[in-house]
Formats: sequence, C-alpha cells, structure tokens
Amino acid sequence: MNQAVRLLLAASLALPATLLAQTNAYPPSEVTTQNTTLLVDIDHRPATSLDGEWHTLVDPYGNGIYDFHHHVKARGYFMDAKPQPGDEYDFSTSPTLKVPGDWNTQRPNLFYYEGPIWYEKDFEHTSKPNTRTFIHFGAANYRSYVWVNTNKVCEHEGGFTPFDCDITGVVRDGHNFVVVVVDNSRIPDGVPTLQTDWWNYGGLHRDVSVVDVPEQFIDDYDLHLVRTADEASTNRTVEGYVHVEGAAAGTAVTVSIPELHASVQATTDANARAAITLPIKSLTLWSPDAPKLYKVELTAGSGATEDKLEDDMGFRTVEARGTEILLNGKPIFLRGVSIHAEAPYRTGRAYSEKDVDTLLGWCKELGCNFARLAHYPHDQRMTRAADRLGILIWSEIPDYWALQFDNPVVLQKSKQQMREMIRRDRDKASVILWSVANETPNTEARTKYLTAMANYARELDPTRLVTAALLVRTVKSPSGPVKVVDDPLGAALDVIGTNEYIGWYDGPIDSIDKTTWDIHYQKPLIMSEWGGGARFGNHAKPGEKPTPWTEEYQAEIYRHQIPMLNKIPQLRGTTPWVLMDFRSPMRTLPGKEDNFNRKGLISDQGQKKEAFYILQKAYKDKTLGKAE
Ligand code: GCB
Repeated sequence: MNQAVRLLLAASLALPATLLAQTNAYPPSEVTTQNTTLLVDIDHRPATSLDGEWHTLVDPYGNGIYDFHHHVKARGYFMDAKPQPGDEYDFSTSPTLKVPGDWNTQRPNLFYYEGPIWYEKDFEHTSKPNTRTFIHFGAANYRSYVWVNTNKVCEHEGGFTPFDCDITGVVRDGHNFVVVVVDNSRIPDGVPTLQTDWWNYGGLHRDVSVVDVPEQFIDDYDLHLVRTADEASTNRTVEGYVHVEGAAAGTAVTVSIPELHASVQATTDANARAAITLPIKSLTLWSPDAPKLYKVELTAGSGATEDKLEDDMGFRTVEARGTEILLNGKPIFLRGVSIHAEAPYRTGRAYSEKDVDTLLGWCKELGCNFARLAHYPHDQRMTRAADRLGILIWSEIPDYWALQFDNPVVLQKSKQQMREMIRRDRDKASVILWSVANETPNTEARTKYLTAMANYARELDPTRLVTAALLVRTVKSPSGPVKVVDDPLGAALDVIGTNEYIGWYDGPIDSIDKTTWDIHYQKPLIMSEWGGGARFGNHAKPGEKPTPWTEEYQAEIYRHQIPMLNKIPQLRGTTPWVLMDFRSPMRTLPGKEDNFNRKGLISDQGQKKEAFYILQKAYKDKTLGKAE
C-alpha cells in the first residue's frame, strides 16, 4: 500500500469515530464514545481474561464499515452476523490471532501491514446486582473502536496506554460477543506521527479482560511518601488521595498497611475524592538496594457497595536539588540503559512476564539501577517488575521527533497519553521520571507545546521529576567539538536528558576524546542516548582497525565515551542506546541491519556483544559516574 492510499484510509477511518456512533443506532443503543474512567491496579482486581485466540478479519479497504459507494454501513462487521447475502464475512470461521500480541509477527503476510483489523471474541458473563462491568484493554495500537453485542461502547486513540469500555448497559447474562477494530495506520496528527525508528506493531498487544466492580469503585489513587527534613527517618507520613467513582460525598474510605500497623479512615468530598494522611512508623524506605514493597489495602463504601483493592507499594522520595538527584535525600547516580518493548528471542511487541524478566534480568546483569523505557509506556508488568527488582524508571510518552506541534488537537492527544500513563503508574515506587519527549525540533511551537506538557505532568503528579531527551548543538573550537546544551525546552524540565552519537553518526571515534560540554542549565543531566551499531558475531579482522558494524567498533565507542561522560560535572545518569536490537523499518542495510536497529548491547536472539561487557564493568566497578 503506498503512502497516499494509506493516508486516505487513515483519513476515512478517522471519520467513523463520529459516523459509527450514528449508524450504530441499529439496533437502537446507548452509545458511549468517551472514556469516562480508567481502572487502575487492574492486575489486582478479579477479572475474566479475554486473552487467547480471537477471530480476525483483515480489512485494508474498510469494508467492515463502508459500502461500495463509501457510505457507512448499517450492518458492518461489528454486527458479527451469520453469513447471508450482503454480509460476506464470518468471524466464526475466520483465522485467529493471539491476544495479547501484535499481528505483524503472528502471520507472515501481516508483517508490514498497516491498516484496520477486526477482532471478535465470545465470552460468558453472569451479572451481579449493584455492579458495573468494564472491558479493560491494556493497550491497542493505534486506534480502536469497540462494540459489545452490536452496541458501540467506546473508542480510543493511542497505542501504549490502557483504556476501559463501560459495558454495564449492554452486557447480558450468558453469551456475549465483543468486536474491536484496531487500526494501526500512521497518521500525521497522531502521537507518535508518521516517522518512528521502531516497528509499528499493530493490534491488541496487551491483555484484555472483563472486570466487574461495585457501583461505586476505587478508580484512581495516589499514595506517596511526604518529604521531610530528615529523609532517613523511618517515622513518616504517606499522603495523597483515593478517588471513588460514583461515590456520594461522605463515602467512607480506608487505607491500611497491615505490616506497619498503619491505617486511616477518610471520607470522599463532593468530587468523590478522599484526602489521605497516613502516619507510619518503622518504614523501610524503597530503594534499588532494598526494594521493599508493602501490601496496601484500600476500601471504599460498605455493605453491598463496598469496593476493596490491594496493591504492592514501595515508599521513597525523589528530588532534584541543584545539579543532583536525591533518592530518599541521598545523591544517586543512575546507571541505566534504554529499552524498547521488543520481545527477546521471538521479536514483536513485548508483553509477557517472561519478556519482562529477560529484559530487566539483563539490566541487572549489566549492573543497572535505572532504565529508560523508550519511547512510549511499556506493559505494566515492566513497572511492576521494576518495583520488585529495584530498578528506577524513566517513562515516556511518544512525543517523538516532529509531531504537529502547532496543532491543538495533537496536544490533547499527548495530554491524554500522559494522563493515562501517570494514572496507571503513579503508585509505582520505581518510576521517578516522566519524560515529555524525545529529540524534538527546536521551534517556538514545539517549546510552547512541550512546556505545556511538562507543566501538565507536574500538575498531575507533583511528586516526580519531569524530563525530556533533547538534541544538542555542536560548535567547533580549536581544541575540539563543543556540545552545547541550550535548547530552550530545558527551562521547563527538572532533569535534562541529552542524546548524542559521537563516534557513530557524529564524527570518528577519536573525536569523542576531544569533545567538551557546555551546559546552560544548572540541573542534573542524564545522557539519555549514546552508542553505535554492531551485528552480533561480526568481528574485525585480527590486526586490522575495527570498522563500523563490528562488535569491536561498538565496544570502542563505549570505551571512549565513558571517560568523556565522566568529565561532565553534572552528569547524574546514563542510558546508552540500547539494551537489545529491535525491529525498525528505517534500518535497511542488507547483512548488517536487515530491518533491525543494531545498536543493542545484546542481539534480538539474546547474544551479548563485546560492548555489553565494557558497560557492565564500568557499572559494576562504578567507574562510570560518580559514586553515590
Ligand atoms: C535516536 C532516537 C532513537 C533511535 C536512535 C538511533 O536518537 O531517539 O529512537 O532509535 O537515535 O538508533 O538512531
């Protein structure tokens, strides 16, 4: 499919968002197109999993929606009808795709596919009185439209954040069916936009489940440790709120940490929010060295409408002071690595416990206490595991490269993704940084947009630090290149991230040694990307100078980068690019790339390259970065 056709399709599929809502008046239904809430801590709620095989229809021409004159059909694929003349589709005999999972790596003929695919699954449900029922999607890339029993229940845009469809009014006792069309067409006004250096994996790539909750239920909470003058103190206060969707003012809320014998009662206000202040004694602070998690119990309401939820939470503080990052009041150096959500060994989008264990296991092996989850929110299993393993996290929304920064609609999309990311992960101790962007062009419109995003992140979560990965400017000087960090966006950030590829895209390896840094912000700095490409097993000829794409050349870049990085006084962390090779359509060099970005320290098949050991040694010996 060429780009023009794809854009046309994308545009036409943007229309149904409103049109579908109208057509779906047959049979008459209450149509909800707005996501009113988003369930958090979903992995601790009882749920009926809809993971497994779903019947699918590949629909590049949009036949599931349009008739031959491009009018919206009254009986689209969402009817899940039994085949009859005019309805020339049959989910029940159509091939299946596994959920969770991207479609590209499940069927060879979907490898490059970008467009809509319809999914269908049957499920049984038994209604309970005084409950609401949701279908929860861990994420679907990129736009999704959902019907249950032929009723349109919701739609969502954004490929990496969760969403819920309220199906209370349409779910019935016994047999039900859900139809979802997921469209991964890249669109100019999308977040991300048309170009990315990663594979545009489409589909229901995270868990899907049906969740019953009481009529009033806990849908959001924020419980964090309050900073004090003595951050080492173990007698502390946990503060925040619990939001109880649908609750009248005065609804009782309890938060307890049984292991600490701590408990507090509060009541909801007119906005269904209960303010929480919970004094605690003998707290073990969460840190990478001691990632202590406590069971936290939350209760809202009583009797038939009571909602109970449990979470595993760590408590710590994080702060930027001058050019330092303080964790629990103590300066910390972030020994990290950047990670894409690419599945080790099998490729495709990472989603399983095994994927997460492998990726974060390698991080640990490297000696990391930190990871940058690039360039979009990863599966919740990742931040859960980071909580357990003691790996600090940078989490990012895909405000990547050249978004339409002058388009207010796009800003709303970024904000939505930021909101959904923060809401899902705000109670994870591991997450310390929200990143608003990566390598964006230095224009007025961009700076305004991303300053708004930084402020929005702070408004949603004042307890964490806001960052972005910036581009740097090079000025020539007689003693060598000077990297100037003066991007005006830096003013809006708590921590500056900078990406550089000296020795790869940017000059020969020995130019690394001559490079100095001129940083215009007295703030902590993380070198959020650096590195170079190598194909595992591709070695330099003995006695010869290593050439690009060999393991030796990549290792040499690391060897030269480490001393240069150590000369940056305000360097507080690094996340070289990248832990593992990942698929990218931008990377076409035969024999070297073959549609993979090869800057991994580890190949997609789990083979460690020479540079892995260089970084590992520097991290383990603490010869990269200042010791805490
Ligand atoms: C970058 C981007 C990252 C790319 C990387 C590369 O600066 O932030 O997404 O994959 O460079 O390999 O060129």
